[in-house]
Formats: sequence, structure tokens, C-alpha cells
Amino acid sequence: SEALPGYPIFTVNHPTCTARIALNGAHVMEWTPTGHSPVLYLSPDAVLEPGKPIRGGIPVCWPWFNAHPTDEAKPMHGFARNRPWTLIEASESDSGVKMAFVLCSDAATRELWPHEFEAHLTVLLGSTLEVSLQTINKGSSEFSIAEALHTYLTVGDITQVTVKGLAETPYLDTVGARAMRHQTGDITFDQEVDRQYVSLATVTVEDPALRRSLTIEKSGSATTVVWNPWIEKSKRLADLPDEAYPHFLCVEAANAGDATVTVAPGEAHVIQTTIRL
Ligand code: TA6
Repeated sequence: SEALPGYPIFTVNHPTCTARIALNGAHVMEWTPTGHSPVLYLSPDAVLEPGKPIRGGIPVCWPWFNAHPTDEAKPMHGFARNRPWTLIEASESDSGVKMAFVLCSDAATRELWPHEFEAHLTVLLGSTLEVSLQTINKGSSEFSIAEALHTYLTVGDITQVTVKGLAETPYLDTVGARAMRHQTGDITFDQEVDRQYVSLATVTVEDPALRRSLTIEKSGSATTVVWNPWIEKSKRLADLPDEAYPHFLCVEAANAGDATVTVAPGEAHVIQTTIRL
């Protein structure tokens, strides 16, 4: 792991890919399949400090998405991305590297969310990237979660990108006054986009500037969030350069909005995203 005192970062060097994963938030920071340029976007201004979310890679937004439903003082996107997880497995095969992390309820999490849980993040790093988040209810009453694997993808030029797979899909537009709208045709970008699509579908990101297409498959996810902050919002984000927005797009496997997931005692729920070139 990298020399950042008190902030372990695991570096993966495998014939199929290189990657970096921070213990803070079990956060996949970077993934670069061999022979390709980096697929995940990591802000050069990302803050790498315990307890802080990392701008880029795949933030684990859990057990709520965006602001806490009733208490604005609680952290945006839940607490999983701000907590130190525990590495419980790291293994290698010809196809890549598997790493598994766990976050268990404790006094600190109970302050924020009064439920007993285990959260398991499993990452398969190879020529494709597969990230699974399993929620286990270890308590005696059911609980509901909202969540997202908040993937930041590197793109060459957002103004040339086309997102396919969400045509004719309803979505919650959260830019300005929140409103339900209907997607006609492919998604293109000429302003801030922050949309929660009600969709189980596989999404393709066509990026002519980098001459590549990325395919984002999902399971256990009823929502696909598509976000680019554009100029004004980028200027309000201290950990993102103002001129960075043309070079990334978030396509997130999520359960957000009305698609919260209820987990009964002793039961488990899994959300997964797979990224392939
Ligand atoms: O995924 C889209 C979104 O909800 C945006 O509204 C924006 O807030 C983004 O997440 C980033 O949130 P963060 O707390 O990481 O700055």
C-alpha cells in the first residue's frame, strides 16, 4: 500500500490492469485496463484524508443517496464512503485480482443510522471491472436503504459523448426545480445534467474523442444516475478543477428516489455494476 500515513491505499499491478483502492470508503480510485487509458476519473484535487469522500473513482453512497431524508446535518450520500473499511480478502488469478472489504455497524454508525448491518464490497479487477455491494441486515427489524456505486468515468470531451440505453425512460431531473421528465433518444451534454433514470438497462457511453465505448451493466439496481456538473457547479466544488468537467461523466448503478430497498432481518441485498470496454 502507498506511503500516506494513516491512509492505506492498495496498488494493483496485474497483467490485465492496474488499479488503486483506498481503505477509506473501500474506494476504487483508479482502474486502467492494460492497453487502454484510465477508465475511472480521479480529480487531481481529490482530498485523501480519513473521513473525507474522494472526488472520483467509485464512491460508495450508502445507506442513503444525496441528502439524508430527514436530517440535512448528516453527510451527503451516507457515511460508507467516509469510513475506514476492513480488507478481508485479496487474491489473484490469471483473470485479475479480487478484493473484498467489510464495514460493520458500530457506535459511530449508530449515531448516524440506528441499524445493525454488515456491508460487503467485492471488487473484481481485470480487463473488466465488477463492483458488488452487499447489504446484510444483522438487526431484528427491517430497514430501508438508498445507495449508489457513484462511478466517475473518464471521457475525452463531454460535448461529443452520447449515452445510449436510456431512451424512452422516465427520469427525475434534479437540476433546478426537481421534475419527472421522459428521455427521448440518446443523452447528449451541453449543460449540467443530474438525472435519476428509472431503469434496469445496460448503458453505453460512446466517447468519440477517446475513440472508445464503455458499457455499464447493472444488477440489483432500479435507478441509473447520470451526472455532469458543467461549469457553474464545478466552480463550487473545491476538490474538482473548474476545467475538469469536459473530461468525466458519472453513470451510477443506484437505488435512489422511490427505489429504496427494504432489507428484512437476516436478509441480504446486492447491487452490482460491471464496466467493460
Ligand atoms: O450523483 C449526482 C449527485 O447526487 C449530484 O447531485 C452531486 O451532488 C454529486 O452527486 C456529487 O455529490 P458529492 O457529495 O460527492 O459532491
